[in-house]
Amino acid sequence: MKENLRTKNAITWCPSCPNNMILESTKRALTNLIKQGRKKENFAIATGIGCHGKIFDYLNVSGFYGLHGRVLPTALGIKLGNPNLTVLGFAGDGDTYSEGIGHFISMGRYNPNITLIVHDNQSFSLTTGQATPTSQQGYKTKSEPLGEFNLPLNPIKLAISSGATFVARCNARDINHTSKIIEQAIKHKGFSFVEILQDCIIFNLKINNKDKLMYKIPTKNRKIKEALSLADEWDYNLRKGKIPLGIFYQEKRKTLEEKWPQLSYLQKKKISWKDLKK
Ligand SMILES: Cc1ncc(C[n+]2csc(CCOP(=O)(O)OP(=O)(O)O)c2C)c(N)n1
Ligand code: SF4
Repeated sequence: MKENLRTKNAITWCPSCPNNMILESTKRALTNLIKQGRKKENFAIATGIGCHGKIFDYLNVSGFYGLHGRVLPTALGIKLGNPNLTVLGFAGDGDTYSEGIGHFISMGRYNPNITLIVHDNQSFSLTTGQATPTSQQGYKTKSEPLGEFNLPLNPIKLAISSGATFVARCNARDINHTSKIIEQAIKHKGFSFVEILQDCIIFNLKINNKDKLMYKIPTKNRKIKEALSLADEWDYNLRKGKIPLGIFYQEKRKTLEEKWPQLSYLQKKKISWKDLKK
């Protein structure tokens, strides 16, 4: 079954880039969901531009190779076009937390039933390693020769406070855990956000190999305050604090499709806009 998700395209990520592991985790999650009854043709993906975006070429699923910073509007467009599709967005940290930040914040309010997977390598890697909003303070690059001045953004805190209804973090290298979290995120009804910590083996090397600081949190219902305080345990700076992994927060709330009568109608009838015209 997993073979069906493979394409014939040659993989051009650097050898041993953890993007390969994110691809494997995604394949495992989708394979499980297909075994549980979802149809492969009902998955659709949207990607940004960056090293992460190449996942589009290696995953045999329909979709749209979008623009840098515009993964979420693309994914949302696909969902509005056919609310019966299972829509996933793959984005970079530069992509999501810099140019795409407005879309990221709005998604919690809209709560569409889509999943965003962020490959967070704390670097704009495809464009040779400039600092992104999650890079550590002091990170020196060709465009920040004196080191990044600003404090990093904490995407987990931002997602929880902007209303995302499923917020999780994983380690790209832990394929078993990551694939299970991706599967749960896809099953969640509403906007689900999975932040995957991913080393880049070419740029921002100082933040690599954080595995020893990572630990898994139990899956349980948490109040927002408790989830935020867990998120605060690591500030995305260098080697400070323990790094919690797992589902920080999950909440049931009406989805965009449930709030929008035309979309609920299409979902109830299991049809698309095209069928409606007939
Ligand atoms: C609209 C637009 N803005 C900027 C760029 C330039 N650009 C392409 S890839 C990229 C960096 C990608 O970084 P990130 O999203 O973190 O992904 P990574 O390469 O690290 O996986 C940038 C800035 C672009 N192609 N299009
Ligand atoms: S530059 Fe970094 S993120 Fe891009 S493929 Fe190479 S290791 Fe992976």
